Amino acid sequence: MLVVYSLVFILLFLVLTFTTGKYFNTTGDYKIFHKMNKNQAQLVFIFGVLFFLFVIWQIARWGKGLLPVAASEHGAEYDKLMKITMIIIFAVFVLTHIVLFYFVLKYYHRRNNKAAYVTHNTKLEIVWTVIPTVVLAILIYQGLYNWNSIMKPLTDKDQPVIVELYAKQFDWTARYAGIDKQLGRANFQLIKGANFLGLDSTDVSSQDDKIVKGEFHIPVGKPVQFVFRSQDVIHSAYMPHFRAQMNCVPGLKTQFNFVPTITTNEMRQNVKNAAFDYYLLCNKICGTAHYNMQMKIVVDTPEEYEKWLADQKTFQ
Ligand SMILES: [Cu+2]
Repeated sequence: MLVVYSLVFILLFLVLTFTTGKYFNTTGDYKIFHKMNKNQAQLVFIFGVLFFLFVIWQIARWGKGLLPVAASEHGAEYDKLMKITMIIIFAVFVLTHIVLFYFVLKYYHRRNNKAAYVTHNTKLEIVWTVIPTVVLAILIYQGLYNWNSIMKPLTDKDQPVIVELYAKQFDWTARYAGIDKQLGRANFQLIKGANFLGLDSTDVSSQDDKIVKGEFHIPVGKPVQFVFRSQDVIHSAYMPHFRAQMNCVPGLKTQFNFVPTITTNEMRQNVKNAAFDYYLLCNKICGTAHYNMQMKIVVDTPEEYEKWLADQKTFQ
């Protein structure tokens, strides 16, 4: 690939040297100058057409690589806003680029043609200020509305499943609150041997906490309250299928909650892939093995979830 790039680079360099030389030799000879201008304008226009074909090809080629339908309640809202934003961006992109390439062809320099000398146009200024302002205001309003509804804290009435996700270089550990629905205290100074989460054994509520590695399960249709901690550097808990991401910061607890809506089995049928799995990934470049910092997430029916949880060992 490097060889191909190098050859293309050398070729373009030679073309550039050759054409600039020709240009410098012919200043003064209007006919050749005019022909070059016209050629360049036509080439830019052809490039524009090819560019659009390339964009269409890319959408067709890579479009299927996008995430499947959101597997959380708030994910649907999130995707809707994303869709509206992308439609607006794409429409503006197509319009401005058609104009860009077409105008180069239409208005390339001709003898005796004079460019209009416009110093100021109030109407134009207003149009290109007001339209983006209104569009952005609508998007930002909708974005803030979504943000507030997504980040709304859960209350005890919601009876959330409480899961702590503990990040360290380079893996994840999940901790469930246990029967008392309370995560026990933890302190990094208590990290020793098997107690790699630094749980405080004198705190009663830590006794029944369940520590899980490899994969963790959550029940469909129930709110899940995630609490994030980190042992060493800043990590980021990224659960793309649920449209969720939150930084894990050493010395600080962060939170996020969502309601999963599609079980792993249902999603496997949705995407027609029996090997499909949800994943928790680290989305902050945190060191050499960052790329492999992941944990499988299994969305169960509430019955399956209870059964799985009962099989997990408590901290004690
Ligand atoms: Cu990380």
